[in-house]
Amino acid sequence: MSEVLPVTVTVILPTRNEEEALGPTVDAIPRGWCKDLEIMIVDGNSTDRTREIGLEKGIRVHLEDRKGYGRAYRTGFDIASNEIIVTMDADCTYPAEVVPQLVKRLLDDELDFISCDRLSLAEDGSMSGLHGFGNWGLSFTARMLFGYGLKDSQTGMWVFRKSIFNDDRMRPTNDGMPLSEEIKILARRYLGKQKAIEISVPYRPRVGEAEIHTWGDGWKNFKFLFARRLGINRTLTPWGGRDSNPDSLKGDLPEQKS
Ligand SMILES: Nc1nc2c(ncn2[C@@H]2O[C@H](COP(=O)(O)OP(=O)(O)OP(=O)(O)O)[C@@H](O)[C@H]2O)c(=O)[nH]1
Ligand SMILES: [Mg+2]
Repeated sequence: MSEVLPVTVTVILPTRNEEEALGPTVDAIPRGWCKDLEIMIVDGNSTDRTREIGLEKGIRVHLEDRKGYGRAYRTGFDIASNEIIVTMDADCTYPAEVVPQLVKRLLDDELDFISCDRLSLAEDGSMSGLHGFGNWGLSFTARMLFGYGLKDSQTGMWVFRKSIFNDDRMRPTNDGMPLSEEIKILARRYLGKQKAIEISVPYRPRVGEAEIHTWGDGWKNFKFLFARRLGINRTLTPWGGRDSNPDSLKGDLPEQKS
């Protein structure tokens, strides 16, 4: 894209031991297509070289030692510096090359939230039969319970305006994998079908080992859908980052001290 979009964008990547895939994931993100692009990992206390690689790549590294995929995002969403937020896994599965087009679409169509469906265009080997079935089952259950009609309730790629969180009701509550389905449910409910849409994108095989526990995470996602529907979901930790979390912008990461 030759045009420079008149917005600032933060790409948030949650990481937990992604030393193999983080470099290529960051390299795949196009540059120079918006006013300011912040790329940030929210790292869950990786024990490998993930944070070092982040620093080598010149991106922002934030350390959030409270466990969980959802926890990482509940911190990242709050501390992101820019107006538009893009999320992806740091495992080379999502198509970073389409990020500028997705942001352009958000602006052109005056949308608030885009959820990127992986199930329609998934490449061979990107999802095991069991994961595919699980994803379908969870999306089906979410549709039945909430009636929001999203094809892929579990995708981890979203493009949205940070301002959606000015409405407290839009702030997801779950610190684990269920945050992914939760944010879409909230988007459809509070932003509406016109402003929160789904677009199909390619999905590729993972680089590096997964942390996901197929049955355990699947079951938690399933239980969460019912809890959220009944309004009995619990919030264990507060919204937002902590000032005490080390951040490369402050220069107080362990890797920056040595
Ligand atoms: N900060 C943080 N990141 C996490 C945590 N758990 C997972 N992640 C990251 O969150 C992203 C999603 O986790 P994945 O293991 O890819 O989960 P998944 O996409 O459902 O599983 P795969 O299909 O195997 O990729 C990855 O970039 C992980 O490194 C955590 O506890 N803390
Ligand atoms: Mg993944």
